[in-house]
Amino acid sequence: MTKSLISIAGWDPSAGAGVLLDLRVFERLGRRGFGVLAAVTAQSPERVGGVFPVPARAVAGQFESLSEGLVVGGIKVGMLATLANLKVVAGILAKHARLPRVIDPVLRSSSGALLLEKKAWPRYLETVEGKASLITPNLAEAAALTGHPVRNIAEMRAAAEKIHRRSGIPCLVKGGHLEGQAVDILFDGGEFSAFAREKLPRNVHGTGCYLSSAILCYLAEGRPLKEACGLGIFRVGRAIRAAVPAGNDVWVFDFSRERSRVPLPPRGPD
Ligand code: PXL
Repeated sequence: MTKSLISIAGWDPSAGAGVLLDLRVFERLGRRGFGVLAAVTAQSPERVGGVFPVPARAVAGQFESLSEGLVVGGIKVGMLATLANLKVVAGILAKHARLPRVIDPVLRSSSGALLLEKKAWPRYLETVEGKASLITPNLAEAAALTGHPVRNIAEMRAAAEKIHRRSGIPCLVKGGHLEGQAVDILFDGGEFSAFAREKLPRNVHGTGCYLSSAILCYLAEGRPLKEACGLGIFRVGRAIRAAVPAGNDVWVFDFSRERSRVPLPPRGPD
């Protein structure tokens, strides 16, 4: 049976990010996707107008009922909104230690709205310690999680190492917002890898959600971490090239335009 992937994340009604986007990515990469909602947002592609957390017991209840009927093949975590949700989700991740689990530590939207309450920020890494296969902060999130600015590749390496040391989780620091280049840095606990990609002058909403979901798909195929990150980064680059403008300098993914021109390597075993 096809392995099912579960996204525990937020609701963006414009489908540019969150659960709606994650499910599209899962299906695009050949997986059945399911969603556990941790927060509702009110937003347009340009601006978050409100954040409405889902109660922690509703998050736990959704996951419990859903997983009763599924062969779960992996879990992705995105926007959680509250410390209570972070704690419940950490418990879920701990119970599924054999599965690939990718955490996108969403703290703020690009427009600045709080997507996780501030009191949870300093507790994030200790709460998820040892409970995932990968954590994928962007530059601002890496800075918030470590307490140090992250503006260049040297600082990205230091942040990845520090986040790994404090969480026990391999860390991919995303450099899409670096000046003049786009390089992502992975620290797996032993070695560093750098993934350079084309930097397009576009601010595409939801790239973090897309990337963490794609990497989870490749991990669920049994690919090693570094290869899964490389493939995920490649896929998101192609999706960014197929993105469309949505007003006010913001672009969004358009799955109908994202055609498979470059053949992918053969799939590994399920
Ligand atoms: O891209 C971060 C993000 C994640 N999840 C949801 C969001 C956003 C950004 O707005 O709305 C639901």
